[in-house]
Formats: sequence, structure tokens, C-alpha cells
Amino acid sequence: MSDVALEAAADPQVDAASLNLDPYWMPFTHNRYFKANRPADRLLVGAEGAYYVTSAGQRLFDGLSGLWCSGLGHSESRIKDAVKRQLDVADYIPGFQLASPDSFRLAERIAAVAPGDLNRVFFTNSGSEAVDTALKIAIGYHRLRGDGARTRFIGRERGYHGVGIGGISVGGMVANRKMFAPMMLPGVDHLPHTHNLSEMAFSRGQPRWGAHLADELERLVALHDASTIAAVIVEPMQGSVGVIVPPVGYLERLREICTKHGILLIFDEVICGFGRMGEWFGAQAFGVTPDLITFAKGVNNGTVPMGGVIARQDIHDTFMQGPEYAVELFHGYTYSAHPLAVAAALATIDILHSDGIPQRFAALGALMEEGIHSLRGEPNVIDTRNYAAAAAVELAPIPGSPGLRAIQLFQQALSRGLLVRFTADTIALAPPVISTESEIHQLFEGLRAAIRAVA
Ligand code: PXG
Ligand code: PLP
Repeated sequence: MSDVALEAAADPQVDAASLNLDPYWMPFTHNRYFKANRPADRLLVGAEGAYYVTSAGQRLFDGLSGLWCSGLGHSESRIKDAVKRQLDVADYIPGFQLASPDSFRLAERIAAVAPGDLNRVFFTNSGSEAVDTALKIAIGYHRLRGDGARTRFIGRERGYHGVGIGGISVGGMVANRKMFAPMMLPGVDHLPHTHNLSEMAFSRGQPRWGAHLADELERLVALHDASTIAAVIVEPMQGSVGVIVPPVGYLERLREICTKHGILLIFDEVICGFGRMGEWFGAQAFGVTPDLITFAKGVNNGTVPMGGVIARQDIHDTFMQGPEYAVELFHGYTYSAHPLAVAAALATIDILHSDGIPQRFAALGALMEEGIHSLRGEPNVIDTRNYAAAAAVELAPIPGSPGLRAIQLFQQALSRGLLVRFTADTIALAPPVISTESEIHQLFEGLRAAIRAVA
């Protein structure tokens, strides 16, 4: 970041010490710890390229592209300009019975890069809303075809599908579910997760072991009967739980079983979509085409909230019945296809094409693969894993205090100018595609030093 930008970012008005921290209930945060410690290195005031600037004026390398969403780096001038231009033209345009031309253009451009005959796009404002939307589309589709008994969903242990009621029901992260059990959708079952260190520790790319775990879907079909199951939802690569890569043959097998039993397969590509997997979508990277895709985050580089669902054309067409003047899907958000989000997405997709971003993520992935596996043998490292531009290192927990080692490591990394993400005792990495070779080298060397420091 230039000195001028740094100065502007280190706004003297941000007096971190006197800021009232109490009213803001922070999401997915240890609020009491944060507010008691007032960590100056965790108040961010600027973002440019691959770096954040803290309220103390420190530069932090952005090891997770924000929260997986800003893969092109921050303040990308072409995206910024597109949003500014849009703001001068129209701030808000309703999406119910009205639309901006750009909403149609964006849907067309997303359809053009989506796999198979997934070519109808519904817009939401987040991944959570995208998931709940996809689940509703699945239920509606079966019902309209006279298959109204198909009401069950199958998710997966350790899956993350956001925080909506549908998403936590099909999700498999226990902490996100247990307080809300009374609100959960009925009839949901879960596949086993595929993470097994005794079989796949230190895998490079897709583990060879584990395809047979997809056969558990046959067991669930036998248990519940196929005629009661609407859809299976999985993340092609599980990002949030710490980069769990699908075993070779696993997604293919899920696809076969779903097709055989008339069950819709939903890929939740909120993290995988728009380049991170070295292709436009995880579907293409892993060579398996689902029936519905959910996306968010990377669609507009995290600039303005946006998510959505891409549906197979015939799923969409199933809804197109009854009188033409009638609404076909009673669903939508005030901010579906918000003009600022659409403008940012059109600019982002231009850049993904013009700059060959999916291929560049694949090239970044090759550097990351070397870096992450070089941590094997460091103290307490029990696994290193990667796929394309996502990687994780898992540490043995401090006995009796699961999660504490990763928090310590996070702090150690911060003190070395590195922002990384922890979940349980796993550190996840997904830096921006613009990261240089030397920045990636420094990321892994900094992490190595931090791992040694918490041993
Ligand atoms: N599905 C998947 C697969 C996700 O990864 C969501 C849905 C929900 O999206 P929204 O936009 O509602 O947050 C996600 C989000 C992390 C991290 O640290 C991951 C997510 C969000 C925040 C942090 O890995 N994934
Ligand atoms: N609650 C109330 C009272 C509303 O009027 C609306 C939308 O009009 C909503 C919730 C839903 O908000 P959104 O469309 O932003 O999801």
C-alpha cells in the first residue's frame, strides 16, 4: 500500500482506546474476550491489494482473502470504479416485478460459465440465503411434479451451509446447531464426513481413500426410502471446517446415487465458486455436475453482499406453469440483484475472464501445495492438506483445551503481520490470487515460526 493510502487508512479519528465496544454484538466472535483485550491489531481500518491495515497502522497479509470472499485482492480499481459509476446512475432498483438490465446481463454471464445445463440464476444477498433458497427450490420442484412426499434433505457431518434455519438443519457443525435444535427442519439426515487422518493425513490434493463413504447415501436411501428425499447438499471442497477435500471418486458416486433415485444434488459453492478451485466452479474442478449450485462471496469479490442459486433449466421450467400473470416462486429478497452488487459482480466476472483468474488460482495452488506440506514435521502438526488455492494445517490440540493452540497460533501469526483463519485447531489459508511468490513464501515461513512459537 502506498504511504498516502496508509496515512489515510490510519485515520487519527479512530482512537481505538476510546471506542465504545459494547453495543456491537460481533458475529461468530468471542465478544467478551475481544472487548476485554481491545486488540488494536484486530481493528481494521484499511484494505488494499493483499493487505489490511490495522488501527495501529500495521499491515497484515490477508491469508484468507477476507472471509474467503476477496480473492482478487482488496480495492480492485476496476470493481471500485464499476460500483462508483453505478452509484451515480441508480442507487436501488426493486427486484419484484421490476429489474435493471444489468441483472439480466449478470445472470446471462453466470449461466455462461456454470457447468452443464445449469443456466437459470436466482439472486440473494448471502450464502446463507442462497442455501435456504436452493432448499426451497428443491421442495417446490418435487411438489410441482406431483412428488410432494419428497421433503427430506441429506446434509453431511461437519458441513457448513450458513446460518439460516435450512442451512443449520442440513449443516453438520455441532456448535452451530445445538442451541437451536427446536427450530431445526424435521426429517433431515446426514452423511458421514470424509476426514480420517489415519487414512489420509498429509494428502496432496484429493485423498485416494474415502470414495466408499458416498455409499452411505444408499444406506440412508434404504432407511428413509428414496420417495421421501428431496435433495442432498454438500460442499464440493469443505472450506469452513478447514479445507476438507473430497476423496477421489466420492462426488462421482454421490452423483450416481442421486441420479438413480431421483434425488437432487446441490453443490454449495459459496467458497468454491468463481475461481478458487482453479476452475470457475468446484463442479468443473472435480468433474461432477450437480442439479443446483449455491454461490456468494467470490461472485463480486466480497465488495457488496450478494449470493445466489444456479438451477438446471428444467428445474426452473418446472415452476413455469399456471396462468402467465401469476407469480411462479413466492420467494425473493428486498435486495435480490441489488444494483451495486450487480455492478461489482459484472466487473468481477470481466476480470475473471480477462485476467485468466481460475488458471491463476491453480498456479497459486501449486505454490501453496509446496508451502503447506513443508510444514509437515513441525511441532504438533498432525495434518497438512490442500486443493488448488485452499490449504490447511491441523495441529494436535492442547490436552484438555481444544481450540486453544489455534488461538495462540493466530495471535503469533498476527504479530508477524499475517492474518490467518482458525477453526478448532486447524488453520485455513486462501490468500488472494494477486499474492506474489515471495509473499506466499513469507506466509508459510511466518506460519512455521508461529507454529514453533506455540509448541
Ligand atoms: N455455504 C458455504 C459452503 C459457506 O462456506 C455459507 C454457505 C454462508 O454464507 P454467508 O454469506 O451467509 O456467510 C458459507 C460461508 C470461514 C468462514 O472462516 C466461512 C464462511 C463464512 C465465514 C467464515 O471459513 N462460509
Ligand atoms: N421483515 C419485514 C417486516 C419486512 O417488511 C421485510 C421485507 O419487506 C422483511 C422482513 C424481509 O427483508 P429482506 O427482503 O431484506 O430479506
